[in-house]
Amino acid sequence: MMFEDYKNPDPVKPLPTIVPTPDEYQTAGHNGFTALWVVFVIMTAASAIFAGLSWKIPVSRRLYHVITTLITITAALSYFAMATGDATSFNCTKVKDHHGKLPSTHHQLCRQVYYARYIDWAITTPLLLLDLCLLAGVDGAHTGMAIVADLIMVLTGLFAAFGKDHTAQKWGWYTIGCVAYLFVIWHVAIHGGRLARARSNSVGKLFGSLAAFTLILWTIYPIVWGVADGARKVSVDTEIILYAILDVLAKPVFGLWLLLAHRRIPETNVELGGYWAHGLTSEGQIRIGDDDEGA
Ligand code: RET
Repeated sequence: MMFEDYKNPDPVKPLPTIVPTPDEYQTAGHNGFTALWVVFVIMTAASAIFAGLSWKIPVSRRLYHVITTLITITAALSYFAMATGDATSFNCTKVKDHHGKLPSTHHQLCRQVYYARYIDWAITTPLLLLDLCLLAGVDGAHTGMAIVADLIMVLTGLFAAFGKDHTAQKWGWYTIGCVAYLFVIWHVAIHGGRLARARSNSVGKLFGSLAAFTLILWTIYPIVWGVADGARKVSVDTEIILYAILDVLAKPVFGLWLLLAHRRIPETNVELGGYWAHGLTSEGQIRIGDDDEGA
């Protein structure tokens, strides 16, 4: 026996150690923040241009301008919030790590969720639908139902974004959102398209192209959601950039197209008189004593 063995007569082999995987955070980086600031500037400039375009239009015919400007103002506010790191939270999920024959460990995978988007969409998507419904001449009942379906779509999307992974919750909410979206398509694109064509050839054509543009763009949103917040397959930066491109097309480009085209087609005018256009003038005022007439 060697001297060393006397010192340690029963050597114990060191136990294999498991180094647990550290928690993972998927957050926005430099490119994401740059994209958010760029879109903030675009939305602000678009709001100024749309407001400027409305100055030459009589107040009674400004409804499209007012709606479209509100859409880009809301988006500018939402992008300002996101670019300054506001209106964001984390959705964490437990990930199992296998170590062969050794016991498994867990780590947290947390993804940044910009809930500002959902607040923005809850305000702007109903307004975008209102623009399209007014153009097609859709009645109040169908417009209202389309807006309710749209709000269900956005809210269920928010619940899905904070839903628990690997449970029925997250993808359940998402599926409900997709069904609600089908109702929106039915009310606006199909029903609206029929009404627009009945109004006139030029209204039918303009509505057809705007609705097709909207339908393609809007359908990409749930796909981006599916690979981003849903399956967490793409980075937060890629998600920000994809939504940024879609948002610029769906709001400022859509808005400019609508406002310029509607000017050339008089039958698309929405003429609003009364309080909207004249305030409480002598026509609109309640005359004291009216109630006493004939008494
Ligand atoms: C969610 C997830 C749930 C299922 C569906 C969705 C659709 C979202 C859409 C958003 C459109 C946003 C627009 C913003 C304008 O700038 C909520 C992602 C169907 C269609 C047009």
